[in-house]
Amino acid sequence: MALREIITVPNPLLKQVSAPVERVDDDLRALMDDMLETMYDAPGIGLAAIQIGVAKRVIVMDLAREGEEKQPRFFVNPEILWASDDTAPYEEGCLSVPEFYDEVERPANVKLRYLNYQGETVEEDAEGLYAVCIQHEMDHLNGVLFIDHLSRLKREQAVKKVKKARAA
Ligand code: QAP
Ligand code: CO
Repeated sequence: MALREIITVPNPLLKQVSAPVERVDDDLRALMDDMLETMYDAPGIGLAAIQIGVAKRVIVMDLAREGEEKQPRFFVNPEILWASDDTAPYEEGCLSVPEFYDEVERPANVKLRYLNYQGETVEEDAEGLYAVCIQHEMDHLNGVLFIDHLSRLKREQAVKKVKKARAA
């Protein structure tokens, strides 16, 4: 396992649409292991492969709270099969937009399908933080950041803040 560098805005890679994975093999599992280690190190609760510069449709997540047993989850080629009409706001952040947080409104419940670490097809309902996180991470697979859901002014403020912190 290895730590990878997390890229931040305005790196143009973050706008790239990631490609579907052809098969879940040991090479892909090695990538997922690196992603999980990188996410835990940050620390964060979700990470998409493009955030370490790899344009594949792969996500890792762990929503366990501090002190709880780890609950790593792996998503390959995830799809949203259904999204509720009712929405809920959540104060989001992103490892690629460090130190910036704002509220985003998304469907409160989604039904999803994906391949897991073993390459098995899984269908699942998500609600609460799980629903927020999977939608946030799936946006990354399509080159969309949570700040793209905000006003242009707020988005520009976010990028400015990250650039400034980086220069300091
Ligand atoms: C996406 O985000 C997410 O700015 C995952 O300085 C966020 O792990 C899903 C982080 C909210 C659902 C709700 C952000 C760490 C981590 C920062 C993260 C930072 C350090 C963000
Ligand atoms: Co993110």
